Amino acid sequence: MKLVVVGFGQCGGRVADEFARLNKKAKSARGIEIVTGCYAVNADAADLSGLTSIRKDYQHRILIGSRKTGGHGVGKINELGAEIAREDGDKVIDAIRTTKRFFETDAFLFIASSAGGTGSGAISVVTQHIKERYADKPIYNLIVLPFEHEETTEDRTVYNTATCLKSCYSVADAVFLVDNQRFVRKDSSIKGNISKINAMIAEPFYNMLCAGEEKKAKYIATKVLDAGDIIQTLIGWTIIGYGKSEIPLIRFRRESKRDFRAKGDETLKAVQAMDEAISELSLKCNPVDSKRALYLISAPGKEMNMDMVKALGDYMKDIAPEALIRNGDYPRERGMLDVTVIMSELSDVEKVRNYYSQSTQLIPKFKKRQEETEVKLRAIEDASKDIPSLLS
Ligand SMILES: Nc1nc2c(ncn2[C@@H]2O[C@H](COP(=O)(O)OP(=O)(O)OP(=O)(O)O)[C@@H](O)[C@H]2O)c(=O)[nH]1
Ligand SMILES: [Mg+2]
Repeated sequence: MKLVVVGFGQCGGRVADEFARLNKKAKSARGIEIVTGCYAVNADAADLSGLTSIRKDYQHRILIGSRKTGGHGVGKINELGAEIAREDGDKVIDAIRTTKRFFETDAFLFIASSAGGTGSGAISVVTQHIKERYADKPIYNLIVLPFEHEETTEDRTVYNTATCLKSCYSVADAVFLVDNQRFVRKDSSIKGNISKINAMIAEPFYNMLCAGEEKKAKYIATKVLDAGDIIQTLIGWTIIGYGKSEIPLIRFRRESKRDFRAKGDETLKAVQAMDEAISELSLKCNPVDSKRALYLISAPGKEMNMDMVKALGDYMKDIAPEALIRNGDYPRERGMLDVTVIMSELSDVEKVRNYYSQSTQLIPKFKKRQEETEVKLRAIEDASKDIPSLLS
């Protein structure tokens, strides 16, 4: 599957940069292309220059709203992010139109954090523009949710997240939810290591995008997971997970793959990798709420067998009984077996529901704060009314 990837704001730009890196890796290691064009959009010029893999020209690193923000961002006000995206959205569309093999692109993936200003405000606005122009290609949003400490220290974080999620859900074909906090719990050594988190956000997409693009016979699966399967799976609230198990490169003779124990081991490894993928989903959710799901197993061709695929299918059916499940195998990895899982068309996501109800409670609080400020300002102005001014 081939994507046009666009990152909005600081977080979106950096995660998009990871996709550009994955595409380079796919080209050099596998001779295939998974990203036809990769762009970063920001109101902050410094953020744009910090990227590494996205091409450096102004048509790939797109500065918006410089008239209003002077190139310094919108400082967490996502209404302003949305406004500059409405004014400068054409810049993004013009850039996307120059994508070299645009006609081969299967879908768009737009990425942003929900808590900031620029990305959170701009992503849904540009998604809507694209949707109107390219009705034949699906468009997906990937939204990075804030760390817990950001939610507790700043009300705006929660409010921005709620308005961003509501807007994205109403225009995008599917919304991938990724919780920053999940990565902190996963591995405490990466706490504060944002670039490691970004790599972990993009990693699950690598094999999933490559699988359908393989041309060499020996890497083509028994059951290929192609763009059609992925597009059919992705609808509404969506969560992705990834897990892996190492496989020794050299086997002892005694452990030849014909050995029943070795075969059992392989299946066990696959189940372990799926266990990890499910327990490390990008956001805590209840798989029972999923109406469409997908899994892909990638391993060295010799290590893959039908029992394994069946065991994973049974596992998925157990945890997501109402879901229509699609699957694929990808005989490509070396020394590793990995499983990518997607749970889509979720009918409920507790975390999203909480953002909405918290924000609804915040609105009167914001209003009250605003009114109090106005009263105070009026009072101080009144107090100054008998003071002469130096201005004419
Ligand atoms: N995973 C991840 N999260 C990030 C990254 N950069 C920022 N964030 C998170 O994104 C939120 C802040 O949004 P930014 O993307 O920095 O904001 P912006 O879109 O540039 O908007 P401005 O407010 O105008 O700067 C916070 O929740 C951060 O924790 C990143 O590179 N990776
Ligand atoms: Mg910024």
